[in-house]
Amino acid sequence: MWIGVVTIFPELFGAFLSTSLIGRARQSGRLQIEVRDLRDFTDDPHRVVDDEPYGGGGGMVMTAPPWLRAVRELSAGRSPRRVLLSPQGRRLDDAKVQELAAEPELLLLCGRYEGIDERVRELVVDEEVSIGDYVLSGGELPAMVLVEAVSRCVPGVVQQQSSVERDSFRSGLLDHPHYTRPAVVEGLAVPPVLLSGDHAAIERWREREALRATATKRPDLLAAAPLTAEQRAVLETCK
Ligand code: 4GX
Repeated sequence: MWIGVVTIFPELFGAFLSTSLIGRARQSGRLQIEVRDLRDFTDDPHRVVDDEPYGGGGGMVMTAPPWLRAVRELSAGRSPRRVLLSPQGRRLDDAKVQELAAEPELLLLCGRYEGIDERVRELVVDEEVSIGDYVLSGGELPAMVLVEAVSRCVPGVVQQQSSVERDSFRSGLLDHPHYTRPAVVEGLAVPPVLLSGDHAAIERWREREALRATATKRPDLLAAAPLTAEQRAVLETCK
């Protein structure tokens, strides 16, 4: 998969893209990520990419020409889906992540200041995506969130594909609790079934705890989850 990113702060992406899972996926060629500085697409000798808003009011707006040039140059010879990270976008969820991961090419536009001249959205943006209802200073962190979530869905990026299938949300349920050594932490013991060696019993416990966690922490998810009759019965015993 190819992902292009346009930003005035390309250096923010350095460690993120070289570390861990994404670093390995890039080295293996499963993921190609091209981060470009918006300022490289301006003719202005001072590399200015913002200006005062028409109509007045405070703040600065990113000008259209460098964005149009950046998007068109990065789209040459490809047809990436062009995503603007913005609080006005549709909220990112697992369904959207999987939809975007099915694209061979994505181009992510990271705005700053009050935003980008509206004509950029009209001319070269396919969709706006938000990572949540809170205000950030730029689209860079949202772009990283999107890259990380989407990368996990690209075949071969997560070594243990079973862990992607087990991921919360794919089942519609939250994960069950996890324990590791030591067996006792400040008087709190590991649930004995996990030490029993009885794999069927462990599976039943995990399923029950996943249902319980979802019911107590995210009842909204549970309402939407397609539960089997057996899962509904187990859930009854959790109450
Ligand atoms: N989920 N921000 C973007 C500047 C901006 C505004 C409008 C383009 C259009 C955010 C979020 C977010 C703050 C990133 C404003 N760029 N983006 N920035 N929450 O709050 O995605």
